[in-house]
Amino acid sequence: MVKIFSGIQPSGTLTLGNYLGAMKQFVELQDNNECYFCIVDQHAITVPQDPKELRKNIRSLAALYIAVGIDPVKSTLFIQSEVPAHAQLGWMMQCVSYIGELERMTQFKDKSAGKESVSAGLLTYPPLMVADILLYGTDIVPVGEDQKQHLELTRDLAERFNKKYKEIFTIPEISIPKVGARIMSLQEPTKKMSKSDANTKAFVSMLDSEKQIEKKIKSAVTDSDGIVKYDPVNKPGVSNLLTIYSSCSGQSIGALEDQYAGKGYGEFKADVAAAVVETLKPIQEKYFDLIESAKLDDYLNLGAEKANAVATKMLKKAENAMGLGRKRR
Ligand code: ATP
Ligand code: LTN
Repeated sequence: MVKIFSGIQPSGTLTLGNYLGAMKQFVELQDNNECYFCIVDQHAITVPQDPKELRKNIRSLAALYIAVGIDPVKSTLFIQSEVPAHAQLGWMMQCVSYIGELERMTQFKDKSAGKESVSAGLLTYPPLMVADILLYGTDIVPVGEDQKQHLELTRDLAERFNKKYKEIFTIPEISIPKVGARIMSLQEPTKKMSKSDANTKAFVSMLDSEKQIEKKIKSAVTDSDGIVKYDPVNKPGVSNLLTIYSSCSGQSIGALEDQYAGKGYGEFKADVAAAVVETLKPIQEKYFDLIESAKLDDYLNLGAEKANAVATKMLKKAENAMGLGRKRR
């Protein structure tokens, strides 16, 4: 069976960008594949986190995974820090990577820009992500477009390790959705929508109320020419709303352009908001049922058990290949 792995950071409430770029694909892939979905809390601490908030966000992300349609019995849903092999192989992968290639990562450059102090973990974030993926013999990694560079590094490090030590790692492929791979900020549509944006008007959170969604979409930055047309270079705001609308409704961007020809942004924005509300409503209902339930812990315990069993085996293979410790079978 084809193996799928992806991770999301519990660094805040998930946005519509996380859903359309990543989670929606997870659900589609779940039926015919062996899937691993991870709450990457060790990645989240590469930037400062409040411990109480982090715990809350971990639980919230677990409930959201299930609310969007991940079946925690069929797929393996787990928390990264509950599977020690991630940090262990992550360290080994740090020793296989070069500082220069890590410094070239755009996510590192973006997140460290203008900061007075930057954790060493922010630089060594990618080798941990590499470990996440390689531990499960992953064939395909469904992610948003911003993760492309990290996936290229994953392939490079896997090949480097295989060549230098032993052919043990599968070289994974990236999977990016055709529409929705890069949802942009509603306030600065040339920047990606991010859950850690200080301006909450820039993103729709997956748990926003109908009113909040309407308000945010209504105040989304567009332009003054009044034409609903997909042109990301000259009309990034309108193009972003078209992408969101298309991805939520399943209608093509071309069909939407035709539908709104000669109509103003007012009607268009109201309809985009309605499509977003309709997409998120059933997810929110399930979420609120789950978040207080003890079942959530049972699912996460099961996930940790399943993930540990698989990951430990691969870790041992990697340690044997590198010559760490004593030989084990
Ligand atoms: P942060 O803002 O805290 O850095 P993030 O939302 O960028 O977080 P993750 O939560 O780890 O990062 O992302 C989870 C998944 O969502 C990844 O596959 C990522 O590519 C995808 N993703 C994140 N933002 C967007 C976006 N604006 N459009 C499409 N996909 C996105
Ligand atoms: N780097 C990703 C989150 C992430 C991930 C992974 C994604 C960590 N480990 C493994 C896919 C596979 C991000 O910042 N969005």
